[in-house]
Amino acid sequence: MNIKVEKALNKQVEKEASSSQFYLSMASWAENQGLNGTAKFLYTHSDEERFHMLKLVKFINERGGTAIIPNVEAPKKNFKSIENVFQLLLNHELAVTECINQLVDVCLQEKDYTTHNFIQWYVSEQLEEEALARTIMDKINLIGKDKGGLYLFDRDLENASIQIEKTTVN
Ligand code: OFO
Repeated sequence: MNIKVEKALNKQVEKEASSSQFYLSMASWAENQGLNGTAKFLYTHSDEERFHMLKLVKFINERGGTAIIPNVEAPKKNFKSIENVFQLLLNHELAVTECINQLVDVCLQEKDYTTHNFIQWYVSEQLEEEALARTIMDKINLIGKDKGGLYLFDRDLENASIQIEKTTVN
C-alpha cells in the first residue's frame, strides 16, 4: 500500500477513535444529568464512530498495510449545558470533515483511486452527520430555556437513536 496513503488512513483511525471517546464522554455526562434520551443518542453515536474506525482498520490491513491502534487522549468530561454538548459535537464533525477532505487530497495526489473510492463513503457520512448536528442545534435554539421543550427534545432524541440502531442492524 502507498506509504503516504497508509499514514493518512492511520491518522484517520485515530480521529475516529477520539470521536468515539468524545461522544462516549458526552453520553455519560448526559446520563448523569438525567437526560436519558440524549445519552442514548450519544452512546449510539459513539458506537457508530467506533464502527468508522474499524472499517478503516480492516481496509488498511486488507490492502496490505498495517493498521495502527492508537492511544487516545482522555476527552473533556464536563459540559456547561446540552447546548454546549451539541455545539462541540458540530464543531468536532466540521473538523473531521476537514480531515476527510485532506485524505481525499492525498489519495488523488498519490493516484490511489481504490482508496479514493473507499473514502467516498466517509465523505457522504460526514454530510449526513453535519446535517444532523445542525438540525439538533436548530432545535436546541428553538427550545431556549423552556423546560417542557427540553423534555420533549430528550424524548425525540431517544426515538432518533432507536431509528439509527434499526438502520444499522438491518
Ligand atoms: Fe466518523 O463520522 Fe463523525 O466524526
